[in-house]
Amino acid sequence: MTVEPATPASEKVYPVPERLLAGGNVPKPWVSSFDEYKAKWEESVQNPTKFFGNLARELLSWSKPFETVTNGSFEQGDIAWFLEGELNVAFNCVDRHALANPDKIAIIHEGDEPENVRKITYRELLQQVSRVANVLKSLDVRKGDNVAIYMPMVPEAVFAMLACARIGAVHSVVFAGFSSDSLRDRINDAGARVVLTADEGRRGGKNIATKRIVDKALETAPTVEHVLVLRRTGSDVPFTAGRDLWWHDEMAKARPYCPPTSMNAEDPLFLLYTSGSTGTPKGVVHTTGGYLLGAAATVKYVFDYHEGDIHACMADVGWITGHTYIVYGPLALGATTVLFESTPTYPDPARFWNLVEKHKVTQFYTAPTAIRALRRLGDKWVQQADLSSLRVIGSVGEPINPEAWEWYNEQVGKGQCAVVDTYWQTETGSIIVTPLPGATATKPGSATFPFFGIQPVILDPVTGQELEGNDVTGVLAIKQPWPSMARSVYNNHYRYLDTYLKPYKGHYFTGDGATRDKDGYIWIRGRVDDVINVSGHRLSTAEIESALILHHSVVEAAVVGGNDELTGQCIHAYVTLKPNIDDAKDLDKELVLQVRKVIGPFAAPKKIYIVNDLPKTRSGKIMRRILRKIVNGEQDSLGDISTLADSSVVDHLIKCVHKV
Ligand code: 6R9
Repeated sequence: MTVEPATPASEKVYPVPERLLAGGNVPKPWVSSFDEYKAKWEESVQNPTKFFGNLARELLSWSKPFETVTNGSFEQGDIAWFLEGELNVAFNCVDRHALANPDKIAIIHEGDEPENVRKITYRELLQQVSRVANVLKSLDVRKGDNVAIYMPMVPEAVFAMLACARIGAVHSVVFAGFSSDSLRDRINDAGARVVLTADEGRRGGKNIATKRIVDKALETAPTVEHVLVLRRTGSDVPFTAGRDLWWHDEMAKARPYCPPTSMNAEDPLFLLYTSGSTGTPKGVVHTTGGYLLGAAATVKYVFDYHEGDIHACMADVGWITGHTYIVYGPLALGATTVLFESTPTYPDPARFWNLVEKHKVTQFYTAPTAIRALRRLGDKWVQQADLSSLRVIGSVGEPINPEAWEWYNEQVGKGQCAVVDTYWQTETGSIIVTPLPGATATKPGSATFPFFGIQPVILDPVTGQELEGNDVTGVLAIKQPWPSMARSVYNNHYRYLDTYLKPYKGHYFTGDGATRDKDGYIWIRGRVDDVINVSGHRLSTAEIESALILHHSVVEAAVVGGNDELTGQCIHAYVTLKPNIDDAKDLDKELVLQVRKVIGPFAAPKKIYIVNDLPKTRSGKIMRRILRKIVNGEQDSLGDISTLADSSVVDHLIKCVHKV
């Protein structure tokens, strides 16, 4: 494992925009100086019991108070927070706001067509969530059962998640861009008995065959008894009598109130599958109390949420960012959250900015890949909209390059907004390294400083020794547990220990490399394991390789990440073929299709190289470092290749990739 040496890309420092502290028509930030942040952070790590005990009482409603704030350790892997406490997540995200403020808008759904806007009040949300909860109960879903959700970005997807939470069922949302094979594997791993889906999805003016994908997946998913189908587009879709039920039929029968089930703070809230270093995705387990606290606390402090704000996170609910920053965090605070069904460029590249103007969005959150794509399309699109409602603009999913950061700050934030480059992971549950709007001077490209409760350390990748002080580069680890961290991998706690807690004893290992610069700012340098990040989507090289090998012509495959101006990284695949495959014509297209089919369209390789051999050590290990350097044009600095079994393969590979 290597981490490239430190070369922070920008030395510019941007102070907190004056507008945020001037006390004009914007609210005073919750934390309004760096000293205040530091004092709070110190307290949070030195006395987590007091800090998080108070915060959990302030931000959440408990049906039974907790006595112990935190217990367990990284050594034992038995982390638990708020142990005796009981609460219900749906009660926290819906009921308490519906009771106090029934007419407040909870969800603004901006449909695929910009004119299709649907607003849902907290009163209505409570009724809808209750109804779905009662439908689930009628299908015999009980506390602790796993429910799969494979839905487009419509309010019903949120109702479904909250309905599970209401009755103590554990949802597993599968991103609707995943293929039927991926969906099937996730359903089977979780043993889900019920799947919630829609006839079709709609995105960027196109229909997506959601139900057909589900049907295909269910051919080999024996645990599924029922499929609840939402009518989204009204197209004709196959229907399996007995198994499939129409959403509207069942909802019409269901009573619009369902009492929330009191859950222990450590009961699981959801599973979310994510890619790791090996071929099979892991079902990351998040629990009720700690996760919700992390979600709520970061919306409050990182997005500086104040009553009346309109919070717009552009992610999909199929990813952790959607879970935490569309659904659970904003709704826990009683906010108005925007659910966006479309794409940044449909019908034109002004879509995001028109959305901000139309709904008077105050917090806007997207990924660097979208920022880069929109920047490339020119400033006229962003300049035509009134963006003056914005206060905080965020970035997540991958490192943001300084050029994109500067553009976001100038063109979108007009130099008047806090830009928060937020670093976190599916496993961390909520943001862990980030600026705070009123407190942190930012450097473009740096996620800056730890959030409350997070003690990041930089370790020597080989010895595991902590690299103290500033100006150090290594792997990023966390020294003590925090409330919203994942507690396990579903049905595979050993894998949880192995992946996160064993690599560096006494620490949580993030899998990312990082630098702490001379001023103590943290710069995330990307994954140090076999995970690649394409447009903020996390993909396992092993998973793509397994998909390629399923093709009858392929013997071996090796996948590496190439640098890509737009998507951050992109997928390059080297494959060797079986002997006697004469007709390799169009094989690359077939292989791309193969990956789309097995994983999903977003995992499609950008380049496929058909090669005679792969660079292997004498023990047969593929040296990916060499493959990576070749695709990135660094063939002149391949480093030590003396351990290769046959070093002549390198010239052949360079010829294949660079056609020289
Ligand atoms: C929330 C999310 C996690 C991986 C993570 C890292 C990368 C996320 C980042 C970032 C640099 C940031 N990542 N945010 N890298 N700067 N602000 O994206 O979760 O899909 O699990 O991906 O994404 O490599 O390890 P997830």
